Amino acid sequence: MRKLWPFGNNNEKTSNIVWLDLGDLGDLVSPNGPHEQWQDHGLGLLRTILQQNGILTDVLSTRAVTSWGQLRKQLVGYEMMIMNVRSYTFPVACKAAQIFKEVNPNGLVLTGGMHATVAPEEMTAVAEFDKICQGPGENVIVDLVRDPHAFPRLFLGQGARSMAEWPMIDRTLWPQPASRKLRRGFNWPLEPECGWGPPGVATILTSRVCPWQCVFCNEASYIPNMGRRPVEMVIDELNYLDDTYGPVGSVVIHDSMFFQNPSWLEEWIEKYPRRANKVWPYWAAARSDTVRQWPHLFEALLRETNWTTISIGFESGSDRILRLLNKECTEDDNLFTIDLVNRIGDDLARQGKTVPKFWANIMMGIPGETHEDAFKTLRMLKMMKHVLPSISYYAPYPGSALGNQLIAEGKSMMTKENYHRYPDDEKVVGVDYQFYKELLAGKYDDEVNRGLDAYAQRKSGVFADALIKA
Ligand code: B12
Ligand code: SF4
Repeated sequence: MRKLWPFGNNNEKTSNIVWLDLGDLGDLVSPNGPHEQWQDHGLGLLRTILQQNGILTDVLSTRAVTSWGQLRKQLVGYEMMIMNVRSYTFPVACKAAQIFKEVNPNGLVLTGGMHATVAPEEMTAVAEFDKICQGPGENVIVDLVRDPHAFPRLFLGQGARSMAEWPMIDRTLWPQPASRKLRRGFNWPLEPECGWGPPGVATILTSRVCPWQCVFCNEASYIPNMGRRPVEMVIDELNYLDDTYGPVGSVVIHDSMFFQNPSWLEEWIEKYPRRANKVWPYWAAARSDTVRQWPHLFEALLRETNWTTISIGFESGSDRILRLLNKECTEDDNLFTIDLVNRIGDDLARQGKTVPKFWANIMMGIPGETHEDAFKTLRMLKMMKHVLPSISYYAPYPGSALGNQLIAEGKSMMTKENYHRYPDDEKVVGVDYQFYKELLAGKYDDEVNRGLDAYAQRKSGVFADALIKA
């Protein structure tokens, strides 16, 4: 429908409280890639709750400026600054807090977010962080902002029991793209296209918790269990976004694990095609073991709900490494899923319909990985007929079992000044990154092609462009 521009925020000071959105300088001016432009649901949710309780906040963003000097000017005069700190935004948060205190010596800095949960000792070491909330903040944020001095410096937040209790995010509270060029294709307060489906993109969360325990991630250990958002609420929110800011072109379901809770998924299959304004194509995540466990459910989702980009954490094509990662998926589970999606894709292509693609998450440079393990991973990737590969070097994040172990052994190269990484940054001591560079450049094609069928052999073995930040 019609587009009013601009909605909401425009950097005019309207409150004494500012929420600072975090990310690399310039990412909302001239971004490096589409994923840098995605909006923060934590910020959106908590600002919405504050607003509904009569507490207005301004929003500024480190992504919307291109120098610290610009941010410094914008921060002058605020009494309180709030930030959602993740490990990869920790360095930016530290610098911003320092500047905030320089220009507002009596101001207060309130922080929360994933890094506070997994690395409290790094957070408490930053003198500028006055309050640090670990865990979920939805049931504490209002009291905290009203009376911060009633809280100890480091404290445990409180979450909702179910995502049904979360209000719908007021997306006009998200920061705006900050250049004329970026505004053109952004579709704010929807989000820009990233190659997964047509614009405007609506990102949404239906679940927060993943019950598995992969040692490089392990979400269950730090995100408290909470009920999934009811199917009808999800669809109604998408319809509202379409009617109010649309047209919506495609949806990204940001859940860590969408393909869980079969009863929820069955209801989604039944209601999404009937109740949604349009059966928008969407991106969502699954695991290969559960695809093998519930293949009919998976196939119905692909065929009936327009699930066109299937994100799967394949990670490795080698059982040895999958076991080391506690992935609980096997080489056979991965191959089963690849074969199923290849076959469904061929069938849908024959019918002239959209062919679903994998967003295939792959890790390289896992400590202990041999050359043959890595060749097997690339063989697996070449078997996928329709695929957007997303390859990253394994990164030892705090909070994950393997990350904690490597940090304790002094083998992590991810210093706290450099959580923010570039795709080819070296992350673990002792990993032969030169080998992986050559592998992704196609130098070992002969070994990789060994045993593959003619179709897979013909596919390019050069994957250097698919290497992403991790
Ligand atoms: C969606 C998502 C993304 C999206 C969008 C990110 C964005 N702009 O928000 C994309 C795909 C871009 C992304 C990318 C990455 N992500 Co990500 N992502 C997520 C995911 C699945 C959901 C985030 C979310 O919206 N959660 C819901 C909101 C409501 O929760 P929240 O933001 O944490 O906020 C709550 C609390 O933290 C707290 N809170 C937050 N702020 C404050 C402030 C105060 C004052 C208080 C009191 C409370 C409080 O209250 C909120 C409500 O409960 C999470 C996993 C998860 N389930 O949370 C991973 C996660 C955040 N990502 C992670 C990682 C590692 C990455 C990548 C590095 C992955 C990669 N290999 O590329 C990249 C980095 C991107 C970059 N720019 O460099 C890690 C972070 C680990 C860490 N220690 O910080 C997580 C936890 C996944 C994991 N288990 O590994 N990601
Ligand atoms: S990697 Fe995926 S499956 Fe494993 S714990 Fe994390 S979100 Fe869950």
